[in-house]
Amino acid sequence: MINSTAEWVTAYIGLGSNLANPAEQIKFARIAIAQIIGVKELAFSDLYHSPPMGPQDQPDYVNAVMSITTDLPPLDLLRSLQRIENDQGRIRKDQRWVARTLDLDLLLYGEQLIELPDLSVPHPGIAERAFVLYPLYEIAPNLLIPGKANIADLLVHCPVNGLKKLAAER
Ligand code: ROI
Repeated sequence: MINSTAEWVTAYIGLGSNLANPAEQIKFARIAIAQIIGVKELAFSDLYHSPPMGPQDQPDYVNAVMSITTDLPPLDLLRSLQRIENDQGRIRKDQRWVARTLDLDLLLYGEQLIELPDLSVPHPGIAERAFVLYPLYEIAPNLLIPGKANIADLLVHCPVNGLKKLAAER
């Protein structure tokens, strides 16, 4: 159905990859996200290199954060992101926190607090993850994270944890 009254909302997506040429996975995902109908890119952070959080027996990650404006409802946006993950060869394992070709997390959707079986927004790990907070701060230094705090306050309490910008990798 065409819903011409839908509002455009600013949303933030966290991108991560640690398999099959991670930097290329992230760049390709950026293009795929911008091509979703009802999505427009607003900003894209630098690419960051980060040691794995969780099990250490997996390769380092490349991470980035993207802001978009969208008229898709949150679950439709989530499904579109999952389709991109699957198209880029992600194999879903029963185990949590294992290596992946592409992970797209819906971090924030406007000011909304969402608690559904498939979707928690803001993303529950947002405040503790350097690989999310630092790129997010880069593109949205004044962001207020609903239910939590402003990004600058979260950042000062979040150790860098080995996160580094990838040199000239955009
Ligand atoms: N660790 C890092 N550094 N970056 C990620 O994107 C990432 N994603 C994950 C887990 C396994 C929690 N660790 C991560 O899903």
